[in-house]
Amino acid sequence: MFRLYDYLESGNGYKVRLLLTQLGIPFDRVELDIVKGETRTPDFLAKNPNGRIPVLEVAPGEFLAESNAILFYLAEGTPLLPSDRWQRAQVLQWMGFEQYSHEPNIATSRFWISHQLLTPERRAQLPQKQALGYAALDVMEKHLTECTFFVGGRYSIADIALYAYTHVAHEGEFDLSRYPYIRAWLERVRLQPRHIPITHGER
Ligand SMILES: N[C@@H](CCC(=O)N[C@@H](CS)C(=O)NCC(=O)O)C(=O)O
Repeated sequence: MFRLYDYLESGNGYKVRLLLTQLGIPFDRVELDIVKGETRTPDFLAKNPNGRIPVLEVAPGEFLAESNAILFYLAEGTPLLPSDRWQRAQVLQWMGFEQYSHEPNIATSRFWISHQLLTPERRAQLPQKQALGYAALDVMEKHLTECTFFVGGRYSIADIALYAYTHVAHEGEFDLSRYPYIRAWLERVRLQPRHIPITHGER
């Protein structure tokens, strides 16, 4: 059985939990408290030298890190990852956008604010994070004016990757009221079969 090293409030962990659940794949979950440094122990660093969850143990002693790589691995051969070459590349394009332009701004703001970790230095960085986060949301909104889902007109792991931190962006003080297309897409994603909320840890 797959084992997921995870942290319940993590959107990156949620992506994997959500996909495993939607694919009906059973898994064990090991909760690690990232605020207490539980991903930085020698034991965990042996699993992921980068010291971050999520990590999926796909076979005894075989560990895969990086949420979007895990999504890609799990979704292979399922309707949630297109088989068409162009569409697969578009899935990767949106997952790259999520990791570079979206998550570092929206997820980081949410983490600092919701965990009350706003040091003076971080407070000074917040306006820049907000500006870049809104720029990412603008890109998504524009795309969604023409598409129901991010790639190929159907729900895929690109939607899962982008949903994870967009649907909780308000916890990072992002106001989604000015993004009607994003809000409609969030609802379409939420209504997919076997959807679970971010707070749901077990299958
Ligand atoms: N690019 C990675 C980011 C993973 C990440 O930032 N994980 C955070 C939780 S969301 C973490 O484990 N932080 C603990 C730490 O840095 O010590 C992914 O997509 O999986």
